[in-house]
Amino acid sequence: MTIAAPLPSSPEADHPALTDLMATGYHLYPRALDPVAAEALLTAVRNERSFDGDLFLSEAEFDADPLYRGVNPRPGRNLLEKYDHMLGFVEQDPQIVSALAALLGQGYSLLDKKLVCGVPASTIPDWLKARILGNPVNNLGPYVKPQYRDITYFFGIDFHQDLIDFPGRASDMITLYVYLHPVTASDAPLYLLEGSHKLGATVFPHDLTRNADASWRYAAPGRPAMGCQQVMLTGGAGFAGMWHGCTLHGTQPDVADHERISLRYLLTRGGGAPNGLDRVNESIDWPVILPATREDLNAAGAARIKHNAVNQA
Ligand SMILES: O=C(O)CCC(=O)C(=O)O
Repeated sequence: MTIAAPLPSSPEADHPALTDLMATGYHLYPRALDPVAAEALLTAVRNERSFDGDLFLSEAEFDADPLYRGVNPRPGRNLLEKYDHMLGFVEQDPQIVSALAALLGQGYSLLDKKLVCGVPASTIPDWLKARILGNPVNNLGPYVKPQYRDITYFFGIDFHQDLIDFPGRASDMITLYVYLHPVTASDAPLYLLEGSHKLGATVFPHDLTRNADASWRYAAPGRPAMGCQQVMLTGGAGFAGMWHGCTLHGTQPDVADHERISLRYLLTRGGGAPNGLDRVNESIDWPVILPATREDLNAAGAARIKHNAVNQA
């Protein structure tokens, strides 16, 4: 699917999205996207869905048929499809359009777009909390009733690269993330590790040690360890940021008494000429592709380790 939007005639080599991505692995938009449109979408979603304990299977229902894969939104089971007509404030915003064109070239295309919910602790059943505590990836899809798997629900996710979902594929994608309401430190904000993309593609869970000053030592086999500053993304409705497929980022469990709802786009190049992302990748000294991206799951797809770094952020 190609996003239909007016594109600038030629990507600018010195576009801030490109220079930021190269230097830090992420770009934050200086101007919020239309907050009224963000609010309207949020209201529509909240009218549609109650983000309460009814989202979840009972322990007995889950144990009768544990299913860890295929529990995310997909075409035909994606609540955001219903609100496609309300997404112009993102997809036609001139600063988004020009950044994506500079990074991905004309006719960039969509790999995925969905609603992401940070579920507050108060909503999660006790039996489930006890099971998932300390897991690196708390995507709650396996525990959510099938009819509600049209949104991705998180109770935090450790620092990871979005390349994690693409073994064998070079990092040719950009994640665009938009807050639909104000997000403070207690609303499960995104944490990014600045410059972490420079170590290229590395296997999850990552070798991270927090320093006293909120920076991190990031290591990977055969590569010199680097220091990365952590950046917490708080902002108002319409706050938007994008990052490279190798940029480490994560969220802590939502400690507010309400859910955090965001938009997450994954976009890739539109074929043809080399583009800004190619230049970013060329500036990275290490491969941006891995045959296997993670070591945290067993054969069924369930967590086989207890490990979490982002909760120390
Ligand atoms: O929204 C969240 O809590 C985590 C989102 C994230 O890191 C991702 O989807 O890659």
